[in-house]
Amino acid sequence: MTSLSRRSILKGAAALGGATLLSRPSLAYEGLPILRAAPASAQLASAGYPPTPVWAYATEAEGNVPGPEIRVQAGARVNFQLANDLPQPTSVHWHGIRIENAMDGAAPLTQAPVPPGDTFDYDFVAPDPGTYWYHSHNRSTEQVARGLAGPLIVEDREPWLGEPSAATRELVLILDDWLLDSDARIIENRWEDLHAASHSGRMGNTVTVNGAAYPELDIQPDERVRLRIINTATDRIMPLSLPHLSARLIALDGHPVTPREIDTLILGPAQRADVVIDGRVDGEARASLLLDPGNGEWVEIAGFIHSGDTLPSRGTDVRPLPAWGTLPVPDLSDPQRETLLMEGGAMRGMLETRFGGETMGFRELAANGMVWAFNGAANEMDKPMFQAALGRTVQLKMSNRSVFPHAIHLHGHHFTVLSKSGAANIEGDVRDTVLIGADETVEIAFVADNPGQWMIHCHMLSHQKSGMMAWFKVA
Ligand SMILES: [Cu+2]
Repeated sequence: MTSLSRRSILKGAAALGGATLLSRPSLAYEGLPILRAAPASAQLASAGYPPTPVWAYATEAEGNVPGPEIRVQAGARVNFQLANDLPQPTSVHWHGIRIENAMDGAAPLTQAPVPPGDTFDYDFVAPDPGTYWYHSHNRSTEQVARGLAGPLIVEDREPWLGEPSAATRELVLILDDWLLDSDARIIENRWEDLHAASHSGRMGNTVTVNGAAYPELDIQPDERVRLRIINTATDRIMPLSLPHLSARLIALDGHPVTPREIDTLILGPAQRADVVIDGRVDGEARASLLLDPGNGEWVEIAGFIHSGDTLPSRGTDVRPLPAWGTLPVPDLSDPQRETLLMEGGAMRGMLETRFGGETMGFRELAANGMVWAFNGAANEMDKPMFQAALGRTVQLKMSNRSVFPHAIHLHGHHFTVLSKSGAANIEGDVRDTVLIGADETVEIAFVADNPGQWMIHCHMLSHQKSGMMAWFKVA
């Protein structure tokens, strides 16, 4: 599609839908580059379907999904003025960045949500290399589902691409899950769906890779490519597979791991994986990225088309990524022990639970939109779940007493997985979001080295909204 026809489609969408918003004069600003959040249009579904009205980020021209790639050197500043051209207040969270608290974007804990027509200056250091993303953190069940997410890439500290047994090229793959109607419009009347919230969350029916259904990506025979895979879905856990491409995992949530072969890879919402693949040399013209939508049947969500010259083999070994060198090591000799008990959801429910300063039963909680609890409280935001002294190691035991998995995310910190629980979590991995299966317990440890008020929540955004949200304080 040419840029001209793209623009005329966008104009058409503006005339139909968000005309008032899109035609508003640009917000005045000086200095910082703009990151605009505004209604836009994107060709999510296959050719033949109309474009989908979305909400999108843009640094120039019209927004698209995913949002523009932000790429910086490790230790460099990221700075943008968020300009809110949405019909709702919003904020931007920089997921996985060990950021200063005031820049974390976790409305309303670390900042007030930015009203429509207003701006907010984000200016922070990105200390650790890796694959990250940014997304709305206000009314996020709706705003992320409408498209407000984009990649944030922090470059390796030392050269890796092009080095012996490393990849020669990288490809960012933003995976998303959309709930669309037959005209490819986002189904908008289910943001408050408590049935979905009490199960696996608001599941979509269209999975996109870089904003397109079933894209075809070029790869040369024997070419070694670093995939930076990001699950930006609001609720969908994505079991992934890259058969016949010799997939090796080299980083999780931005943090390097010793390269390991993988048959399948499970990415919960907000999790990332860096994977090295080698193009095929056996004459097959096509390979696939497969996803298990939940029924055990692998479906193709993107194709890798082999074309061009065969590249010289880089051997079978994969060069590890340069170490971070920036993360303090937890002191497990005398940690501060904390627990997180997850209860609620369909088929288990929860007992008396605190909400809004009162103790309520199941029906009253549901009437308030709450179906989940952390440590006997639903979305308790008036006081911290725990407090840690600056520099203290916290060992957090997280037990899931529900029949659904949860993707627990800590803001401002990365943590070491101490105990393996199920196939998704490997002891010793360093992450910022961890999947905890039904009736599983995972222990993690981290050094509370970042002062401030930090959210801890399920990154299944339907679960976060309906009870699985809290915060801890480091001071
Ligand atoms: Cu959850």
